[in-house]
Amino acid sequence: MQASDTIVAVSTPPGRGGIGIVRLSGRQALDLARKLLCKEDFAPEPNRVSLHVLRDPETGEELDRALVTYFQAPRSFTGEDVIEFSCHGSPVLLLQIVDALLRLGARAAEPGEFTLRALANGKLNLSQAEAIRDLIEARTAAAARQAARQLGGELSATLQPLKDALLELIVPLESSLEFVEDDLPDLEIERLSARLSDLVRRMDELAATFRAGRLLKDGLKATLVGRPNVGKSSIFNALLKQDRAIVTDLPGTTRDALSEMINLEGIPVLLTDTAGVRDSADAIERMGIERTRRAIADADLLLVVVDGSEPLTAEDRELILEVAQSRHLMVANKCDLAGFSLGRLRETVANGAEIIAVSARTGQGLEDLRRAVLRSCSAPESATDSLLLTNARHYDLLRRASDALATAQRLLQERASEELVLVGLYDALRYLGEITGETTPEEILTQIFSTFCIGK
Ligand SMILES: Nc1nc2c(ncn2[C@@H]2O[C@H](COP(=O)(O)OP(=O)(O)O)[C@@H](O)[C@H]2O)c(=O)[nH]1
Ligand SMILES: [Mg+2]
Repeated sequence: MQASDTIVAVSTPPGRGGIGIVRLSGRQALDLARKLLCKEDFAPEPNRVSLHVLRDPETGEELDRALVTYFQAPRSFTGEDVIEFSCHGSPVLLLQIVDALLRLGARAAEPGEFTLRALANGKLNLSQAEAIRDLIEARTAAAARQAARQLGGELSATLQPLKDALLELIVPLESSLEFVEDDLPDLEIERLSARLSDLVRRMDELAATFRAGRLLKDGLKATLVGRPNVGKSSIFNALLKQDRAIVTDLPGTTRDALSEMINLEGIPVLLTDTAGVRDSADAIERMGIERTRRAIADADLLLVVVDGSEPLTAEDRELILEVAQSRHLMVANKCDLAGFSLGRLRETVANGAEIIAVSARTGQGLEDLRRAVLRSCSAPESATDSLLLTNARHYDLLRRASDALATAQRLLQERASEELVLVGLYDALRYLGEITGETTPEEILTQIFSTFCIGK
C-alpha cells in the first residue's frame, strides 16, 4: 500500500439502491474528478455539494448525473483530498464509474484502506478505527451504541489516565536507577507498590467488562433440540414473533436447521431450530438430523425442549443424558395443557437443574426463558450503561499489561533491582499503546485492516 496512490472504491453496499457512493481519496483526487467530469476548470468549494455529469473519459459518453462533494485535505475522513460521487445506486453503473477512475490512474482501494489512511494521518487512533468496523457490523442497537462510544474516543480516554499513572511510576524508578547508590527507602517501595496494585485493579476491572462486551459484539448461538412434536418450531416462532419456521402436526416436518437472529437485551442471539433428533428411515429427514447434530456441536447453549403434558419418552431421556455435558437449559413446553406437570421431569434431570415451563401457544413463560438464556451466559439482564471492552485484541493486551504490572509489583516487594521492575512497567506501557495504535507493529495493523470491508 502506497500512500501516494489515489484510491477508489464503491462505499455503499453491493446491490441496487436509490444512491450509490463512489469514494476517491489521494493527491490526484481533484485532478481525476476534473477528467471524469470533462471540466478542466472544476474548482469546487470544499464541503459543498454540486450536480455534475460524469462521462466516460475516452468516449465522452454520459455515465450518470451525480452529486459531487469535495473534502479538502486535511479536513476530510482520510486527511487527504477526498471526492465523493453520489450516483444512482446501480451496481453496473457504479462499476463503470470505478472503472473509469481506474483507467484515469486511480487504484482500487484495499479493504479498510480509507480508514487506514485516516489512521496514518492522525485523524483517529487504532481503537477508533476498529470501532468504525464494529459500528458497521453491529447487529443490535446496544452493540452499535458501544461501538459509537469507542469511536468517540471513550476507550482511549479511559486508558490515558492508566498510561499517565504508569509514567508517574516510571519516573522515580528511573531516577533512582540513575542517581541513587542506595536502594529505595522502604517507605518509597511501599508507596510505589500500593500504586502498582491500584493500577492492576483498575486494569482488571476494565478487562472484566469484556465478558459482557464480547457477548454484545459476537452474540450467542442458542439451539433448540428435542424429539419431534414437542414444540421446538413453535417456540422458535414465538421467540421470533414471526412465522419463519414451518409448524405442523406432522412429526419430522422441520427438516432443515433454521437460524434467525433475535435480540435479547441488546445481545444478538442466533437462534436455531432443528429437526427432531431421532432415527428415521426418510432420507431427506435423515439429512436434517445430520445437520441437527452439527448444530448441537456448534451451539453455545442448548434449549432442550420436552412436552410437559406427556410422560417423558425413552427418546427424551436419551437426549437429556446426551446433553448433560453441554451447556443447556431444560424447557418444558405446552404448560397450557391440563396434563402438564413438571414432576416427571424433575425426577429425570440432575438435582436442582433449572426447568423453565413455557407455552409456545399462549406465550406464557417465554419471558422467563429469555431471562434464563441471558443468565446462562452471565450476561447482564439489562443493557449496561458503562463502557465495555468488546474487542478480543484489546482484552488480551490489557490482560498482558496487568500481568506485567503484577510481576513488577512482586519484584518490587522482593527488592529486586529497579531495572527489572522497570521492564514490566515499560512492557505494560507498550501493551496499552498497542490498543490505541501508538506502538502497534505493522503486521498486526495489516491483519486488523484486512477484516474491514472495501470502501471503508
Ligand atoms: N397446546 C400446545 N400445543 C403446542 C404448543 N407448542 C406446540 N404445540 C403443538 O405441537 C405440535 C408440534 O409443534 P412443532 O412446533 O411443530 O414441534 P417440533 O416438531 O418440536 O418443531 C403442533 O401441533 C403445535 O401446534 C404449546 O405450547 N401448547
Ligand atoms: Mg419443528
